[in-house]
Amino acid sequence: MAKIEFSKLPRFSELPVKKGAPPESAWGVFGDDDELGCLNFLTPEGVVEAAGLVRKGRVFRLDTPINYAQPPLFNRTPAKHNILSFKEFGLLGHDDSLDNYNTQEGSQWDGLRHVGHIKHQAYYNGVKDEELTSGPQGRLGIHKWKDRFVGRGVLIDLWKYVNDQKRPINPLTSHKFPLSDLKAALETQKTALRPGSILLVRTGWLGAYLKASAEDKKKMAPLEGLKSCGLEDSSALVGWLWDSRVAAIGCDCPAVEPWPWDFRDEGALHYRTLSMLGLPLGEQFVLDELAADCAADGRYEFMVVSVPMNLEGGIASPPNAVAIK
Ligand code: UVW
Repeated sequence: MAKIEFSKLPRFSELPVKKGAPPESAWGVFGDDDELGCLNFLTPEGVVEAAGLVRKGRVFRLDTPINYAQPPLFNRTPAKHNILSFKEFGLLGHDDSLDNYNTQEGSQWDGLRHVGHIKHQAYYNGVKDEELTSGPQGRLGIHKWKDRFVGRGVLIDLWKYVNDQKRPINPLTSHKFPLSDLKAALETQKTALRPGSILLVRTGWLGAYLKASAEDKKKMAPLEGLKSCGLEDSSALVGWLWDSRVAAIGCDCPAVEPWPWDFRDEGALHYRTLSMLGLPLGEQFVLDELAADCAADGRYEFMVVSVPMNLEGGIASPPNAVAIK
């Protein structure tokens, strides 16, 4: 792994560095063949530093249970869990299989194959759609992240911040949290973003979804039935993330940006992050228990260990993640 010199990396205002690359893209910053994007900000030194944040031995699972959403959002298929007996072989025991498992049915990292830029018709680093199937095997696949997703985690508790400010919002609407709220919440928490942080943001969406009735959950499952809060989809927001050397951003809402977002809008956050910067997006993360602990001890930083599926050419993955304090 080449050593990253954070101070030598371009600022957002200096992007792009590669001739002909789209404005505000990080294409070429880590090399023309790079497939890790902002995960390059996670370094061996950062892993060692993150381990130093483990002080009391509390572990917080960040994934939803499989099939938590009934039915899954965006009309994704529910998984069917089969338990198979070994009885016929004379053995007391089982194995199991999952039919129809969609890697985005619950908590997930969106990988760099998930969404390409609508105008430039390209994925991160200029990779074309046809290269995903005909180029070097598994280009931009989720398996490239199999041993890279470990580092310092930081939680921004936006939900607590707006409620403490007596500015409650309804997470089950398309409320857009401005960058100013993210910065102000961080300041209130007395936490700083250091290069190589995995940023987690609690918006309150998952808590509100879990409280909804079975009937309302059914209405929220189709694309056209869902409404969700999320983060502002601006150049300023992604510029702040890039200049802070944020390695990935995970939220408890379904799309990081508000849902619905307009697939024709080239300024959508999915394009600005996944396709332009190679910045992983995490969705439907479980953050409430972690947030309660951070509020109790005043420490909003911890170690994050996430082990995406080792699925060659995979599009996305459950994070298989824990935060450790
Ligand atoms: C889309 O935005 C289409 O999907 P997701 O929110 O799961 O990334």
